[in-house]
Parts: sequence; structure tokens; C-alpha cells
Amino acid sequence: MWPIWGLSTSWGTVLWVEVGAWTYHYSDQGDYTWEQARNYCQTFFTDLVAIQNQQEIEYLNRSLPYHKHYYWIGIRKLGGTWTWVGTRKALTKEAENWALGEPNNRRSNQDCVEIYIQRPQQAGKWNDEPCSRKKKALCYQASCQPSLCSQRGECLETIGSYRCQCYPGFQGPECTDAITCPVLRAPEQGELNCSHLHGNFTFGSTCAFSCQAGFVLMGPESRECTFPGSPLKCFSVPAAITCPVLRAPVQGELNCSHLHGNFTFGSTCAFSCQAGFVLMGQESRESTGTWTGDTPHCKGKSCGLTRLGGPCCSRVLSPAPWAVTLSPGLSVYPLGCQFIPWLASPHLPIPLPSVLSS
Ligand SMILES: [Ca+2]
Repeated sequence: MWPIWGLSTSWGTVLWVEVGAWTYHYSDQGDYTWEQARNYCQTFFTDLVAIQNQQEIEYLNRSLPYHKHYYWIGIRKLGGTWTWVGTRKALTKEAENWALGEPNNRRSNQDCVEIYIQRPQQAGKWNDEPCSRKKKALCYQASCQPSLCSQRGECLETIGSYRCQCYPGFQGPECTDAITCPVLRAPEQGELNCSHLHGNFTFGSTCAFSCQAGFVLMGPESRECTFPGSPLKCFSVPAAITCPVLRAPVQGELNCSHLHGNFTFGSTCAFSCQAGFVLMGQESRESTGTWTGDTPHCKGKSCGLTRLGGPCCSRVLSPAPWAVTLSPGLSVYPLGCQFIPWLASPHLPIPLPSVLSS
């Protein structure tokens, strides 16, 4: 329920009373058809009244003078439905305030609504009437106007006035002031490039960071001032972050390329294995401040020369035109192979020398 503001006075030819958020106005001269009444209200005020609650009805009935033709209000039958013309919303059952026996649509032409102000019976109630009848226009004036609140806030009606509820990023009674953010500085060995929508380092400002050649930006490339106290900070860090030196895996090799310096930000190392070994794990690691991934290891290939499993011929020491039978009918190994001792299978029938030679 809105508080009632018990004020009534005359203002030129227009009388006004104030209720809740609205001021109500009516002409004390001339009567209008419903259409004329609406034009009158829209010309000088906001619109024909849209009644919010029972208290307002009671207040209007108490405050407005009796007029034998009563007052037009902002409800009309549109497409067979009683509609608040200001909002084009249908009249709800709960909001109905018809007088007894109304709306009766007598002669089937009663499409507009009047309010019985100070009628001996059914005072404050509504009646459907032909729209061409002439009555007083009962208008309201909203305090909020589109131009208020600097278009940076929502205008809210208050008693006889308004207040602004500012959109995020703005403040002040009329939302004129953009909220400020801390001033940003360029990173060391870097640059700062800002665009300001409303003012230096205020809501809507955007700053982009960049680094001199040879340096890499760590952190966001840009920051935007979007809310109060936004901790805008540059995380730019020079590229010379060193990472631990990497070692080649056992039986393997390491091949690094360094963008800025040995084992620093941007270095990339590739791993490979000696012949006869397979790389287990990722083929490269990259320095992004720390190393990505883990160093792989090299594992001997299983060569599958025997059905029982066996060592791998990792390296042919010399052309091997010969072969030797290790176990009758089972396995044949080329001569001149270097075997990897730790791959020797426990199933192998005979111990193997590390090098077979002719
Ligand atoms: Ca009627």
C-alpha cells in the first residue's frame, strides 16, 4: 500500500491531488469524450489514471469534487477484454471494482469506464459507459520521465517525486558520475594503451597491455573497469623466468631451442631415444614459467624374435649374414647383435652373451 499524501489545491484551471507516487489531475472546466479525455491527459500529463489499489480509490472519492457526469478512467474494452490502456494489460479479476450490476453494456455500446466520485450509492465504483459520453478527464502525472537519471539509471516513483536507481558503474543522485577504478600503470618493459568511455579510469575504461620485443606478457592482455574497486593490476612479467635445466633420458637425447635464454620462458626441449629404444612419455616439454609435463624415459624395443620372448637386437654391430640357433627349433638370432641385458626374458632357455660374434 502506498502512503496517502493528503494534499489538494488548485493550479491554474487544473486541480491536482497527490496520492502515492502519482499526482492526479483533472480539469475543472469542460467535459470530454473518452478519446478526448485521453488526449487531454496525454497532452498535459502522463495518461488517464491507472488505479493501483483500493486505498487510492477511497482517496480519490474523498478528495475529488462531485460532478454529475463523473470521471473517465484509463480502462477500455479492447477486443472484448477490459484493458488498462496505459500498460495494455488486461484488467485482472482481483483489481475489478465494478458497481453493482456493472458492467451491463447497456445497448451494447458501453466500452469505456467511468468512476463514480461521491455518488450517493456505489461511490468510488466503476461503470461501463458509451465512449462518446462527455465526462471529466481524470489524469495522472508520473514523476519519472525518460530524460531523468541521465539514462544511466532506472527512475523510481516516490511520493510526489522520484529517485534514481543507478545502473552498475554509475552513482550520484542523477547517476551522472561513472564509478572510478584505480589508475593503471604500464608494466615494466611494457606499454599501456587505454580507451576511456566516460572519463579517465572510470566505468567503461578498457586498457590493453603489451610488452617490448624480447618480453612476454604474463597475465591478461587487457583489463576493463566494470565494477567498484575492481583490482586492476598488470601481471606483466619479463620473459627471463628460468626453469630447471633438463637432462636427456638414459639411452636418449635432448634437443632444446631457447627463445630468450638457456632454459628460460619460451624454451622448448625435444626428447629422442637411441636406436633400439622407444620413447615412453611425451616428446617435448615447454617452459611457460615452469616446465610442462614430465621428462620421458627410453625403453628397449622388444624385437619379438623368439616365441618365448627375448632380448632385442638393439644395434647391428656388423652386417649379419649368419644366424645362430639358440635353442633347438625355437629361436634364431642374427649374429653381430648387441643385446640389451635387462630385457633378457626369464623364459629364455639359455643365458645370452651381451654380444654374439662369429
Ligand atoms: Ca453500465
